[in-house]
Order: sequence, then structure tokens, then C-alpha cells
Amino acid sequence: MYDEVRQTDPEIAEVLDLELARQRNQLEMIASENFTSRAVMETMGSTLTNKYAEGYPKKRYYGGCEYVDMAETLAKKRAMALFGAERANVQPHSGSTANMTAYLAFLKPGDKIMGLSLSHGGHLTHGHPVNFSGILFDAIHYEVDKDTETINYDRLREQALAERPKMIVGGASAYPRFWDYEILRSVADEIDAVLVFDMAHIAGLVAGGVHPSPVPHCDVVTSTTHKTLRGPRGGLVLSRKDHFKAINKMNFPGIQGGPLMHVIAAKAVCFQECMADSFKTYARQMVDNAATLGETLLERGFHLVSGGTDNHLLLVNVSNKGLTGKAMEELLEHVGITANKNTVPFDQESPFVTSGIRLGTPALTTRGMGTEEMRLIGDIIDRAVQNREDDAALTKLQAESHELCRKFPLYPGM
Ligand code: DSN
Repeated sequence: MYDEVRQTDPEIAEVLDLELARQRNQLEMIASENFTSRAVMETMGSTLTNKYAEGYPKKRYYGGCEYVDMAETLAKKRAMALFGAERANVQPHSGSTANMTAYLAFLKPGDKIMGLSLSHGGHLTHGHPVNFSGILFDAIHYEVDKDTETINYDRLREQALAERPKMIVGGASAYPRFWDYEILRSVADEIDAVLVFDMAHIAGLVAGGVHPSPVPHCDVVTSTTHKTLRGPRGGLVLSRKDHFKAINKMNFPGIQGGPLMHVIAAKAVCFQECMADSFKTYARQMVDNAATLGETLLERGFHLVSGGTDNHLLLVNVSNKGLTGKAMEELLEHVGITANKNTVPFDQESPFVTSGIRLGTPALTTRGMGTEEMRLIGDIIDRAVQNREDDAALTKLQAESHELCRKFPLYPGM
């Protein structure tokens, strides 16, 4: 593997080797990460990376696009079939440009948008002041309730009626519960707002049929393709027929230049993989694994934000264990688990410290781990917290994590 790189650039070859070893040997629990298939990776590493193809299939600004046209047409058709969408734009380089496309297709700078607050589980691109979405637009935020730690849709509605945003944005990066699309739609209708839902985190659960789909309820649905969907790193915009022209025009030439045709072809491969029955089983297992991990942690006195999970992730407030999110992230790394610190609703700590840790099951489920392994991992996490001052105990836990990784080989033969 990596023979050519090894010859031309040994330093980078070393990085590739080290990263493959890291992915194999750590329990990967970052909720937004996954392991793509070899087919997706091969397609990303193909000659399609050489091709400029500004425009859309059959309407390009460059010659020689007949084959990349085939790839993009397949990707679009498959995305529409997978999600039951009227139209798909598969060109966004990322979730961020997918969201920028959706916003600017409908809004002018200065218009009001309303999304879930980042510190309550939302996303930077849903109107955070340091992000383009908060810089370009007048952004306001809805939040979760202090008691239930879930979205209070009555309050969301009151806020929307008082503030009358032109766009309501749903979706999150650290919200473990189902969304109520019907309510979001009815609130948007009451104030004549556009409804955009960013399903980046749950797209694989929607594709696998274990979560309800936002598509029938929303004007536009955006996503990434590399989280629960398990495809290449990139973005996607699904829309109704009547919004499609505006979306296309905004993505190119409005925001992006040359599309990444190797990634678009890999998105097509991913969508094909997601249509298989085995992907439905995978999606179900991600949710079952998160539920089992959640139950295990609850039994051991951990505080799960919202009390549990309906999806592939858990947000754990570790302050009752005398830890910050930062310390917990470091502790888990030490025992062979990769996760990320995360703010929890009404967090008293700074975003660099936080009180929470976010744990996700997509990557471990791809390795073939099931509920039995989740119980074991919950136990490792608990024992790590209890023995955090005991180096020998932590080393033993790290060996247990490594043993688990060995039992579920990643990219064998690579
Ligand atoms: N950075 C992603 C996540 O970790 O959820 C969201 O874009």
C-alpha cells in the first residue's frame, strides 16, 4: 500500500502509515467520523481528480466532460432515489458550502435566520457569530429546555412569531434526539419562512430507514456525505423542484468553482452502497449500539444530556464525575478511545474546556461491533473515570481497548 508515495515522498508515506495504524488501534468514537469502503477510497484516488468541470452535466465550461458527466448524473439520480428528493446538487465541497448554498439561494445579507444554538447542540454554520452564517445574516437562536435538555417547540414557535426570521434552520451536531419536522414546517408556514434542515449527522439513519426523513417537510435539506452516510468527505443539497435552479446557480457560480469530480463519483458509490439491505442493518445497529452504550453509562451514574439517545450519538455531561470535557477527552485518549469534548447546554466552562464529551457509534459499528462491545466500552469508560489517578489501571484499560480493536480488524489487507 502507498508504494508510489513511499518512493516520491517518504515523509508523507510515514504520515499515511501512522494514521492507518491510529485508525486501526484506537476505538473511534467521534460521532461525525466513519470508515469509508475501499471502493469509495479508490474512486477518490482516481484520475477524476485531474478534471475541471465547472457547470453541470451537459452544460460545462470545459471540454472532455463526457465521463465525469456520467458520474455526476449517477450521483444525482442515486441521491434523489435514496432520499426520495425531487432534486439533488452533489457538488458542495463540504457541509458548510452546502449550507451557504441553501441560505444564499433564498436570502440577502442582513436577512434574519434562526437555528439551534451551537452551545445547545447546533452547528457553527447555523448562525454562529464567528461563522459566515452569523457574519452575513442577522442570526437568532433557539435553545433546549433546562429541565428536559430537549428542544421546546412551543418556545421555538413563540420566538419565531416574535422575531419572524426569513429562514428556520433545523439540524445539529450534538443533539441526541429525534426532530419534529411537522412542527418546524407548521411554524415556518405561519411566518412564511423557508425551512432548511441540515441532516449531516443523521443522514445515514435516514437513508437506512431508522429515522424519519426531513425531506418531505422541508424546502431544502443539506447534508455531508462522510458521517453516518459513510461516504467521501463532502456535501449535498436536496431540494424541491421549484428551488432547484436557485440552488444550482448559487452553488456554481455563486460560491464554488470547479467541482471535485473524484469526490462526486465517490458520492455516487456511497449512495449505491446505502441502497443495499446491509446498510439498513448497519443503520439499525448504529442506533442500537448508541442505546446500549447509553444504558451502560446511565447505570454507572453518568449524566446523559436529554437522558438518553434516539440516534447514533450520546452527549455526556461529565461534571458530576468531577471532570471537564477536556480532561475526559484526554483520559479517553489515554485508554485507547478517541472522542471529542463538547459543550453541553448551559455550560459553565469555555468551549476549549467544556463540561461534556460526545460519543458516537458510526465508526465502531462499521468495524462490526455490536451491543456486547458497547457494554464493554461503557465499562472501560467508567473504570477509566474511577481509576484516573492510577496509571497501571489506565494502561490495563488501554490494552483492553487495543484487544477489542484487534478482534474487529479495519481495512484488512491494506
Ligand atoms: N465537525 C462536525 C462534527 O464533528 O459534528 C460538524 O461539521
